[in-house]
Amino acid sequence: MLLKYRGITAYLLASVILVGCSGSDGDGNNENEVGTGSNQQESSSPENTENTNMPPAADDESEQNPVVATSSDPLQEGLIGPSGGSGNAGEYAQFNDSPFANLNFGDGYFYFEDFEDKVLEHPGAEPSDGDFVSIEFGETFNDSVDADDGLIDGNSLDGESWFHAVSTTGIVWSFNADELDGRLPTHVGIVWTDGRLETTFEAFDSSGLSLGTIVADHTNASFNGETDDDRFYGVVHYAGISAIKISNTNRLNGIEVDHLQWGYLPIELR
Ligand SMILES: [Ca+2]
Ligand SMILES: [Ca+2]
Ligand SMILES: [Ca+2]
Ligand SMILES: [Ca+2]
Repeated sequence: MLLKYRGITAYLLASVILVGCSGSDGDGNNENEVGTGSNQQESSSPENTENTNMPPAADDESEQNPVVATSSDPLQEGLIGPSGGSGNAGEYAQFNDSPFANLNFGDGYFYFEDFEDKVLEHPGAEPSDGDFVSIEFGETFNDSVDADDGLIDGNSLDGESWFHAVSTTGIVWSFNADELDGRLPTHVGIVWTDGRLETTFEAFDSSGLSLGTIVADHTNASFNGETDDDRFYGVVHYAGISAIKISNTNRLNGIEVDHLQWGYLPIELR
């Protein structure tokens, strides 16, 4: 969060001001409260640990004034979602819709997986089940995040995602601190893109104890790559997140997810 002050009093006023963006109460009605993104046609895809959220340059009118920048986490600890974004029907449609998109992870780390290259190349995250949808299910019914095929148009059949046939068992993504410099992620997110009936999202602390669940139903009962039902679920927990689980109540239709993201926010940036 950038704060701008004029004159020498800046040093007196430059206390950190946090603007809280509330997490979800799980009722599915808080879409767009967090992570509102632009309507750009291309998604930003931070496929590495580089900080993609550098403070913007000062504009013409303020360039002579001191700029005091803080990078404090505007999110609160807890579960987030289901949240939408910049899609044609208000859905999560690109990385900029992530509540984590504007965070500066500094000397921590942030990894993002959109599954498009059919390679899980980033460290520290492992699925319990499933495979790339094109491998596990075939090329027919891919349901990726909308922008991953290069166009925000309400359809994502040409994108790639992660699919598991048994949606009631769901998919657990576990995080391995040994592969992450000994630091479990403090922020984890995933986007549900397809399935049927209720979705349950659950997160677990470093001891494997549940941090809570969100249950919501935003499915559209169609499996032809429509993106209007795509929603972000996430969790912020500074003591470390060991796993997340996402599942659906309808067993037969499988479950599909995309845009897995995990990061560690250093203490000084919280
Ligand atoms: Ca994708
Ligand atoms: Ca990849
Ligand atoms: Ca698309
Ligand atoms: Ca969808």
